[in-house]
Amino acid sequence: MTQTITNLRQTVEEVIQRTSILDIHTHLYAPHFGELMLAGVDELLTYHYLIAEVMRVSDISYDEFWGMTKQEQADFIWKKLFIENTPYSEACRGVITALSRLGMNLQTRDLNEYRAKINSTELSNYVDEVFNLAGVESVVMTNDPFDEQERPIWETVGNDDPRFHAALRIDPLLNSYSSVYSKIQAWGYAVEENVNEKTIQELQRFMKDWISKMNALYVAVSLPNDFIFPEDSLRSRLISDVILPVCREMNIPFAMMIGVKRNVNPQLKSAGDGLGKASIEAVENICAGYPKNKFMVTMLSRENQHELAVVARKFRNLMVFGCWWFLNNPSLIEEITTMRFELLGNSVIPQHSDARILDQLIYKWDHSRKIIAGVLEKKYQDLMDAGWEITEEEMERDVANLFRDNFKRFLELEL
Ligand code: RAT
Ligand code: ZN
Repeated sequence: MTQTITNLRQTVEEVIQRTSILDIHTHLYAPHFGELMLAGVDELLTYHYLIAEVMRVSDISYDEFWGMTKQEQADFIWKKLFIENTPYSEACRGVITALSRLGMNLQTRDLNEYRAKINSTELSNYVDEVFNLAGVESVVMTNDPFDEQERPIWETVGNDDPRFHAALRIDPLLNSYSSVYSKIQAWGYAVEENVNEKTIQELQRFMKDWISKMNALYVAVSLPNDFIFPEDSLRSRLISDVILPVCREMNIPFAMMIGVKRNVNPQLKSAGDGLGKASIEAVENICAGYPKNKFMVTMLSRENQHELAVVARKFRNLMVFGCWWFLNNPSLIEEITTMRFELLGNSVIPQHSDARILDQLIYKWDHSRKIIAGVLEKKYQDLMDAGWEITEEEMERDVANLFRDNFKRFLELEL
């Protein structure tokens, strides 16, 4: 046994601070994906979370807002949410944390000054700088073969940037097959709108080709709150006959992000999605019915969190991950992480960033690290009060599991 911990809070914080993170779900791209890689202050300010918020504090019409250039939108959001109001919502606070950690002088509140400073950094160095500040070793992208901007990159240079891993995202395939099958056809797969046996085989071939092309760590989809499985539907059939056999054969997880209600307010465009409580039976059925498949699941509604953790106690082929999107707020992260640690111990992936803009890695992880440290400290304190001494090495093991190794082990990647 190594030396006893004298200052628990400080030790936990230090361990959390120095453990680098594998961020398992982001919308970031390696720099060679060109315009898909978003960074900088104008992108930070026009994050869709902030667009939803600015509409609440101004009476600008949707058309007028969408008619502005990105820089004008950013100026508008800065003025309305940061100058005319106090920016304490989590998405606003995030911008402040990022600017502050990037060395901006927050006293001036001068957006043009921040813009000029941040824009003057060369992108590839900036990736390293931001990863470093955020304590992130690598991130998983969200890669969509149906995206016209993205597909050509995979068809030509691919990706060998070790800071960015791929995940094959298949929302269009599962949620709107009739609008994409002709594209798949045009790419050389003999698929038809009517999903017959031949189409199933060809869709499997399509999936395997793309998993290999991307070297995808997992296959992912976001699903609506009315998702049911199994059911008599095309989506259910595609999951059971295409996705699950392929994931089994390639030995990669199927990640389901359940509970989104797309386009609740279409005028908000990308900011217009909402959420709903989903059926936990879908998760139970799929984990029970396919024990040889691995599932990563996150759910969007707070109301689903406890039952999801209970399902994970029943099925070791289920890895619960992240406090997703509307749950990525301090009060909810604390509540959900505490509950998960109590039900699942160390066997969860407590958080992913969902960063869409490079600089967001800084604040998303700053904020989450602090909360996870607080929750862990309480759990360690309870054990110590009961007479169980914990060493710094044990803490390091636990935090490494939470931040990287649970994911790697679940995927059977090298630790
Ligand atoms: O959190 C978000 O940015 C959402 O818009 C979604 O991208 C969500 O995370 C998703 O992956 O569908
Ligand atoms: Zn996402």
